[in-house]
This record gives sequence, structure tokens and C-alpha cells, in this order.
Amino acid sequence: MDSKFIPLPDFTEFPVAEMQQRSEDFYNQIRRRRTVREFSDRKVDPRIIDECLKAAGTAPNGANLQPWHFVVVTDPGIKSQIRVAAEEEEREFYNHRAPQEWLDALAPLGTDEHKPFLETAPCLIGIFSKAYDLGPTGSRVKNYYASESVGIATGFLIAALHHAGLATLTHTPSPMKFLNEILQRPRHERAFLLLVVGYPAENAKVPLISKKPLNEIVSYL
Ligand code: IYR
Repeated sequence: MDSKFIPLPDFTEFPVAEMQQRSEDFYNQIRRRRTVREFSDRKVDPRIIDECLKAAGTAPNGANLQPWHFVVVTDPGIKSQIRVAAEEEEREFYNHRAPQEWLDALAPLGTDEHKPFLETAPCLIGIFSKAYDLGPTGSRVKNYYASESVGIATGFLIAALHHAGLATLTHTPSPMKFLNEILQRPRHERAFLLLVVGYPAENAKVPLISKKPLNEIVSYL
């Protein structure tokens, strides 16, 4: 295939003092992000969601094959179908499937099988990962690093939504196969994550938790 190259467009260099300031500012913005489990039913302007999805679609990914698909759900009927199916899986998870060690790790978060936010929140985004695409004749066209790529795009999406002033919850009912059916996605797409999006409930509470300091998560050579 012919490749075309152009001079790198739009790279902006800043003086070091400004870089220092910008990196601090970004940290101070992103550290305010909290996973929220109590949502308001206030509607979200769909243009904001689309803009954030455009940001997600710029994520670096394997061979630029962009192995993702996003389903934006605002229909109350579909949201309640998702809630019913997710709670069924979660009931199994919390009561039978999850080993005690996992339940112990989750205890500080106060999660359980009840997922009312799946109906309360105005918007759910089903995120799907494609290990391959289907060509025009139904032949498989392989994608590369699909999970990594979709994980990075999801990170971009969460950061964009937070930056826009919305709260999110990364929800991972397991298994998530039911999402293919409800969200009408083909079998070769794997449900990666369900992102709950909206405004926090007025008196939303979050667990008192902390992030590891740099010296616990980084080493330098
Ligand atoms: N999917 C379950 C359990 C759960 C698992 C992890 I790892 C979390 O960080 C939070 C929850 C649920 O959504 O409740």
C-alpha cells in the first residue's frame, strides 16, 4: 500500500516553565475525577457525548485499524433491559462466582448486585472491541492489539467526559455477552466495558480512598 507522509501538523512546544504549569494543571484536573455510583436523571446534551467520543476516536491504536465500536444508549427501555440482565449476572457474581478474596477487595467500595444507576443515569455507552473486522465478502481482517487500543480509547473517553464536566462509572458486569444482544452488535465484537455517564446525584457519596504515591508506582533507572 502507498503511504503518504506529511510534516507533523499542530505539535505545540511550550517553554519549560509553562510545561511544568500545564502538567500540574492537568494533574489537578484529572485527580478530581471520581467514579460515581449515584447518578442524577438529568439529561446530557448529546453533542457533548459525541464530542467526547471524537476524542476517544483519536486514541493511538494498533496499525490505526481503530478496533472499537461505541453504542450510546439513552432509550429508557434499553437501559432497563441492560439493568435487568446486568443485575442477573451480578447476583451470580456476588452470591456464587466471586471468590472471597475478590469480595474482600471490593468491600471498601460498597458495591453489590443492585445497579439502579443503569436506569437512572441518562446515558450508557457500550464499548466493544473488535479482534477482527469483516471485509465486504465476510472475510476476516485482523486487528492488532485490540484490547490495548480499546483500553486507551476508553481512557481518553473517560478523561474527555470528566473534562467536559460529567461523571462516569466504568461498569464491568461479567460476563458481558448479553450486551451484544441488547445493543445489536455482531458476535465478533467483544463487550469491553459499559460506561455510565451523567451528572452525579445531588447527595452522591464516594468511598474515602487514596491513590498510591509516585514512589510506589514508579521506578527510575
Ligand atoms: N462487576 C461487579 C464487581 C466489581 C468488580 C470490580 I474489579 C470493581 O472495581 C467494582 C465492581 C460490579 O460492577 O459490581
